[in-house]
Amino acid sequence: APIGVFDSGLGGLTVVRAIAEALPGEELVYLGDTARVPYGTRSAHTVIRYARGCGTLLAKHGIKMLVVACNTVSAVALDHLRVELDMPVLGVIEPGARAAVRASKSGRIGVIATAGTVGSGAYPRAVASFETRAEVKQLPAPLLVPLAEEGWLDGEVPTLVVRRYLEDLMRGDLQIDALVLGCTHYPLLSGVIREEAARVAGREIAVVDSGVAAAGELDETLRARGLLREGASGGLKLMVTDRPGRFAEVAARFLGRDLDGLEVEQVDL
Ligand code: DGN
Repeated sequence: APIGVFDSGLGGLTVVRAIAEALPGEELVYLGDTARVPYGTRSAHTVIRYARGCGTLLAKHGIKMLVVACNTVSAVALDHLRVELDMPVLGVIEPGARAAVRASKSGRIGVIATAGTVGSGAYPRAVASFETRAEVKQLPAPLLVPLAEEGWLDGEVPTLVVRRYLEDLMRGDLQIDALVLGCTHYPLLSGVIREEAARVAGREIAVVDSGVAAAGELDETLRARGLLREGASGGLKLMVTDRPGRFAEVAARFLGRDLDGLEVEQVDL
């Protein structure tokens, strides 16, 4: 059976990429709710309603496990999905928080994410559940989303935007030594983020990609439950809720490869 992955849009393809790298034998079915993106600015109530729709549709595809690639959804809707769906449900926040706790020596952890994710307090809560002495400093970094979608991944503009955010994040006396990329889009900018974080802090900062961390935990969960598919070559099916449009270009950027031969279906929720 395949693994279902969904996101508010196409950004979750960065998580698909991480899963495909960690678990090349798995079949993946991806749903991007492109008709209703972004979720990051919506109320928890609305995000929960949308997430239920996405989870239910993927469950109809006979998936063995659901991965919620979207940080905003993971922040507010995971418990609802776990109650409703009869399968393991993995989000990106707990894995990201756990990886950050491991990566940090000082226990001072920075998080950049959408306003919705920051406002939910989900990262600080998850970090505290793993390490009560850790301190988390968060900042919404919404401008990184359109930069990633437009493919402005290096050079002057993203560098200045990232620098400005990181200066705000690190202002004051809190000396973070790990930084969580708490939004599906941010891994595309990880080069600039890593450089600017080191520049602003004056030393190396461990940059944690929640999607990569989630792929690692997915591997563990599948192994523990005897659900891992090995020896086969995996596949990917894409579903979106809006007309494809510039889909191929943007999707390829997040996925890190061309979409050649990939099936893309438009579905209604
Ligand atoms: N996928 C969203 C997230 O990870 O929070 C980012 C995109 C959005 O809804 N703005």
